[in-house]
Amino acid sequence: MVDIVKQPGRLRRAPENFLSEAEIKAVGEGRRDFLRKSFLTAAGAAMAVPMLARASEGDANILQNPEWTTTLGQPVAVRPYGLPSKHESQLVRRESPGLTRVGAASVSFAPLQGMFGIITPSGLHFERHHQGWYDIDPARHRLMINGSEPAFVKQAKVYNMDELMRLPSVSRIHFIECGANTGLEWGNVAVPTVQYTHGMLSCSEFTGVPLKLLLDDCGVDYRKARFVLAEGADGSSMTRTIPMEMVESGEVLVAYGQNGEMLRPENGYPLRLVVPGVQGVSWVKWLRRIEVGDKPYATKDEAVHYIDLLPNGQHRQYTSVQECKSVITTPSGGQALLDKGFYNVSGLAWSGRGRLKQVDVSFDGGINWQAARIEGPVQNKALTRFNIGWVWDGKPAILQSRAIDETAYVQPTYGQLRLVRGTKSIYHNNAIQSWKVDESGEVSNVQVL
Ligand SMILES: Nc1nc2c(c(=O)[nH]1)N[C@H]1C(S)=C(S)[C@@H](COP(=O)(O)O)O[C@H]1N2
Ligand SMILES: [Mo]
Repeated sequence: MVDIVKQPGRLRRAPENFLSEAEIKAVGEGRRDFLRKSFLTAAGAAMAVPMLARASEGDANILQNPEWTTTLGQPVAVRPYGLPSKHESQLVRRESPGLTRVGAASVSFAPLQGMFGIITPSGLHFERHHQGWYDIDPARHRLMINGSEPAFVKQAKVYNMDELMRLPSVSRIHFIECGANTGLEWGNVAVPTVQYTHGMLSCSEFTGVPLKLLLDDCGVDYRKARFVLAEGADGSSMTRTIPMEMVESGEVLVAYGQNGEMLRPENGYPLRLVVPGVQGVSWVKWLRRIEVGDKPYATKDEAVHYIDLLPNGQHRQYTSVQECKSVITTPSGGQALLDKGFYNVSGLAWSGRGRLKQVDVSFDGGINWQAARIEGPVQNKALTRFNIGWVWDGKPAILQSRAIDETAYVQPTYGQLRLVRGTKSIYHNNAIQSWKVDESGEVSNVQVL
């Protein structure tokens, strides 16, 4: 194995200048607790010997009855709406003080390092608000559908929530990723944890009405109206253009359901647009209006924001589809391996162009690759969980994952991405993420070109 850690020029250390010292410490402590717990239960074979040894030394947790075996438990419905265990209180959305915060416009990141499978619990779904969130009264919420010219629709209509919820519904699992996810890594401002590098990512089962059904209901002239403008009810005047082909595919939903219940207020209650595969900004929350038109609208959120600055100084607009990407979530930056031996390396992969085909994992910074186990069923434009067993020999290692989607697109290295995109972008960074494990087992964020 080539020792990539010693190869000059291929490795850069994260400056970790993104959080305050105190915060890095707090986050780190929580995560280490998490790791200890999960590896004790999950790492079966490797942990069996030390556990037996402890029992024979008189482990009080085995020899004495804990209070929960000898007393009455809590009755039902003490908490009419269930909550996580108090022992999991570290696993929360976190805001980064390093990101611009203007009033209520901010981001909270999902704690990917502690999540399993592919569904994001609704209370841990990341949040991105340009002007804060509202808990809108559904009885007063309306959705209007109109044309930029009267001839584009037979009849403009306004729907209330009751009317929308009577229509035929579908339920589908999709990921949502903010276009700015992993944005700080462009400038090699590597941030310490996967929560902050990749946590503007979530995946839910959404329930709602295909937008096509509503447009049909209004009698849209699809030969003339080739674009849709979606508008939110919040003060940010959030508006995005969506090409009509996406709507005609039947994938775009006007959704009210998320993971089996109504949307959470932070995520657009009572109505949001679901635009599978497309960056989060087009998933307009508190959706109040859909206009059909014959050209892209060039609104502020697509002409000025959410554009990609290229090395030649030109701006690229309407780069909406989130390209194929993956990240190892455990172990990841800020966590620590406790001992040599077996670890289940686990992560997430996704593509805005459809289904995942393969995920490869490297333990030596991208020199050798092995196919990871993909946990099926692999779904269209949804997160996919991958796992692979690894025996850590106690030496420095660099863990990477590389996803390939059904179009045969391969997730790029930082070197490949920078060649095309430069370093001045904010949005659409889908490069291969590297986590370095040092001799002490500490895991940190590094970039391999
Ligand atoms: N009305 C409205 N819709 C919005 C936003 C907003 O600020 N207002 N933020 C957008 C952005 S930039 C993203 S990334 C996603 C975030 O969705 P979430 O908060 O449910 O994670 O919502 C999008 N829809
Ligand atoms: Mo976003």
